[in-house]
Amino acid sequence: RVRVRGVTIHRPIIYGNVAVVLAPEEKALLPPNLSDHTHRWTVAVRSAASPPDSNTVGGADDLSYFLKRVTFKLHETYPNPSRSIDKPPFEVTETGWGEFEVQIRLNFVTESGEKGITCYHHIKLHPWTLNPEEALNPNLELAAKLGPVHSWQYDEVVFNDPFQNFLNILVSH
Ligand code: SLL
Repeated sequence: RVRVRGVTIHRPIIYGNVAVVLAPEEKALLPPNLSDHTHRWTVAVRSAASPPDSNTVGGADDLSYFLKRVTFKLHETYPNPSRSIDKPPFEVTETGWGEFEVQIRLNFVTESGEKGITCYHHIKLHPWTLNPEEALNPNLELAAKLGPVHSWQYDEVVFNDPFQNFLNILVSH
């Protein structure tokens, strides 16, 4: 196991969420204990190398050649809040009523010899607005008309002095 000294290699990622207001017919299908839920959201880690014709946020390319597992730690109001995803898509979809901060733990493939990194994302449900009234009092009817709310962050995973075999894996993708 030899490290290649002086080499730094970056992999662009995005992480974040999209949220939509639940339609009345979807709300009606929720079990009674979840009847206070207002939104459906997806939190995800994706490649930032997006194909130009993509309608989704982030690339379709598979990050599993360097990502072994992504663990999303949800708010403790969720059952089994620690959700580990071992294959793409690295995402969790849930319904809920409130915004909160999710801890996102990235674990790399064994060949990397790396410990993993943690990032944080605030699950955004309500539309971006500069109107303080609206910010305090989200209007679900208006939000439903405005469409999906997106909140994404760009980042780069940086590997310094990678092991030779891991470097081979990275560059062959
Ligand atoms: C707030 N600090 O008070 C935040 C907490 C919690 C979000 C938001 C539902 C979980 C369940 C849910 O949306 N939790 O299924 O009970 O706004």
